[in-house]
Amino acid sequence: MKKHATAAASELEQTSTEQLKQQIIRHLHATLGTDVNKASPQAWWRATCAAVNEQVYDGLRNTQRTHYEKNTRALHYFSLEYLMGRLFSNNLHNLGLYAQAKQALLELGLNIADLEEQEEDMALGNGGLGRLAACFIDSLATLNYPAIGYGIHYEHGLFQQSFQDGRQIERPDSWREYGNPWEICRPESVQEISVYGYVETVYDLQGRMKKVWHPGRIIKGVPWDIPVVGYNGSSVNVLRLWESRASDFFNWDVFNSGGYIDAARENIEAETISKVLYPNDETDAGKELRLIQQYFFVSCSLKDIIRRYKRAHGDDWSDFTKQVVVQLNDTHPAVAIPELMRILVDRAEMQWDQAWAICQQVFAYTNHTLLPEALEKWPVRLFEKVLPRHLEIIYEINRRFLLEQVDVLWPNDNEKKRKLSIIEEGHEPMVRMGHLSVVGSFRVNGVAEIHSQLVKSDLFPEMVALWPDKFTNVTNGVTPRRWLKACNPKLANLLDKHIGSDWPTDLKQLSKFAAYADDAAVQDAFMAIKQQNKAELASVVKKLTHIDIDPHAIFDIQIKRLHEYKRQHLNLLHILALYRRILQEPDYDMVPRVFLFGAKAAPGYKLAKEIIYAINKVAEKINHDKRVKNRLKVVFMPNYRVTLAEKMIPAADVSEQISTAGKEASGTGNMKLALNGAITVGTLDGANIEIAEEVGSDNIAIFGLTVDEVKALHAKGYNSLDYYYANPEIKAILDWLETDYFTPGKPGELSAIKRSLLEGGDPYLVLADFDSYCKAHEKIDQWYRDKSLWAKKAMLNTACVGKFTSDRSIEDYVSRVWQLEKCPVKR
Ligand code: CJB
Repeated sequence: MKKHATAAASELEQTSTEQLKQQIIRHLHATLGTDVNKASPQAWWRATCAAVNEQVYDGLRNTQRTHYEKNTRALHYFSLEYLMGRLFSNNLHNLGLYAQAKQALLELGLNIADLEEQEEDMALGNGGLGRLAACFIDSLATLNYPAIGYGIHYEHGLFQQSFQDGRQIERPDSWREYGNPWEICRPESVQEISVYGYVETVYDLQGRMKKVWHPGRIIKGVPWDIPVVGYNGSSVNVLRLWESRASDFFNWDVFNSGGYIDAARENIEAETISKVLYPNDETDAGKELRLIQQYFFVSCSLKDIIRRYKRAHGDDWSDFTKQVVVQLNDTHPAVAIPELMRILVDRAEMQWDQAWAICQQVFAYTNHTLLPEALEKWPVRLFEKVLPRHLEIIYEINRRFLLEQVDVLWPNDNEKKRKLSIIEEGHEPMVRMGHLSVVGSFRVNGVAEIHSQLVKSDLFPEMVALWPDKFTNVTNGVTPRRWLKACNPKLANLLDKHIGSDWPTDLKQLSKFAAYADDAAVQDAFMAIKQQNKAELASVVKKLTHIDIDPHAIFDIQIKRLHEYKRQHLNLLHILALYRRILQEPDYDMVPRVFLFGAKAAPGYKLAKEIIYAINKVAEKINHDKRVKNRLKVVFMPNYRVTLAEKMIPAADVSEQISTAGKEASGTGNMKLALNGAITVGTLDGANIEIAEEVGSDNIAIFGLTVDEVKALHAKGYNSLDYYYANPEIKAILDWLETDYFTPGKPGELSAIKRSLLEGGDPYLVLADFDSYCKAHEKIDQWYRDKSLWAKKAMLNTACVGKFTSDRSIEDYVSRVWQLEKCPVKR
């Protein structure tokens, strides 16, 4: 019986492999207009995408029909960033077609891995926040929740990075120069939005006052839909991204009045809005164009939501808050709050109180950072110019908030009003988007336990006093489909073999793998896979950087945006300490280590770029120094992005998560690396704390000051010079950076780091944590010497991090915030 079933299954597979082959060839002919004998790898890739899309679109139609029929409540995720990476292998895996496609392509004489390399990363985001959004939409589709992601269809995503003599060079990213096979343009759902102009106060026949906004410019929003395929044939949701164009209506006027050239200029200005992603991570760009980007996409998205709602409910708004919930991914889309008020009050002519009640039931806000430079504020002046009516609405929201909430709890307390006001007073008055988001939302969450605590205690304590139940936590997560099954197939197979194949959608199943942590044979298999992954990464490193690295060394990896608070320079100081010890003690005994970095610096962030330069210069010196005898290698991988992460993470032995405690809201790279069996060297910050709780203190190397100790040290008065003079190793290393040792003939080229740590006061306490960091690395060195001990720890990391699936995060959002119901879709 069983034999029969297996035979039938394999017959089915064969047929569908054959069918897939036929489909690919058909698309090569009919969609690409070429033939097997002359098709380029790019054409083969596109033909395969088109074949895959036949199934994607079936799922999309089924899902949309089901959602329409059931008319269910849906989540609308508003995010300025989606860091999707490649979709080819992801879609194949989620459709359960990867093996067949691999076989079909093989039979056509093609290697699937080569085709995968044809795809540009869809890098419409900067870092953690954008990648989280991508993981969340994967989980939402997998879990069958009705949801749509809204964002901007940037023509240029995050810049491409290369190094010239060690310095970062940025080039534009053109991910869709020749079109992108995963997106569908939907001209039937175009929206028009307004900006600039002035507001007129008018009175109707009954003497009622009305505000009329006369916009200065109309812009067209064209939606592009990217289908998001859930795992195992569940729902296919949509990511809807808006592209800006000049409004035909507006342009026509200019054109007709003889302004052909002016019309062309208008076009260019309108198209500028979705032209490029701002490359700043955790800094507020504060530019007019950025505010327009934010408004453009939230206005298009709200109008899209309302259009869909009205199709079923006409002008009856009574079900709106039952049907619609909007999640604000940080404050970037917070202008949605006054925009919805404007639509309800000015357009739908609703009373203020009723409109405000709707708003407060629709929006929820996720805070992703406590860094002051990332907390968005807009000059009132700029708001008035770009969105004059919205500024009036914000003033009114604020007036009522201060009167009806603040003054009730703290009567006549001007200090409280000053602190809580959505408008910050001062020489240049500012709109505080964080305050607006808290006041206008029914739920506010941080992204890891400690971070959510700090949001309450340090950022919004008075708001907590006003609305204690508004605040909650949802710890971040990552999709195990992309970040284990697809990127680390060998480990995925080993897990399938020992714990069954349910773990991709039920990650807690991984805990069963803990039972094998002492099993010598499984340890060997696990470490053999790590070894193969390391060898594969070594060849990628060779190809990209021409550096030879030994796959038997410890692969110690720090991959994330470059930022002082993430402390790549602490890692660098430790590398310099090891190098110096080797030079001073030629037989210095250490397990060979390869330090790998991947990071982009915001183009305007000087010190971050100096840190990249310093790491590259130190790397050059160390990698060529014979005295090192291969105990140390340092590699800075160029153009770090999702695709590179997928190659580095499966090969990591050590995961560097070394932010100053209290600064990293959560981190998600920490989760991906632990999932793939890397051991964390980390501070008690963000989700590291929860990872430590899950894996146990024996399986993680924690170091450094805690959040409370950081606060105490700052309160006492931190003087980095104390550490410089007290610790001869720190002094020697920092002084070394000032010489021309690493930059022959150019002394002082690397002195920016020393200056920031000494004259700049070392705001992120690098020197305070240095000793403890070195000790954590000594522990790693000791652990690694015992192969079985290391294997056990690494396996327990994989086994114990089931909590950090984005499926769990989504279920937390559903129960704590969104209150959605699953809407299964028949295949
Ligand atoms: N984060 O990537 C960003 N950009 C920001 O502007 C603010 C925060 C990151 O968000 C991630 C997802 O929540 C967090 O894991 C990470 O700690 C935070 O820095």
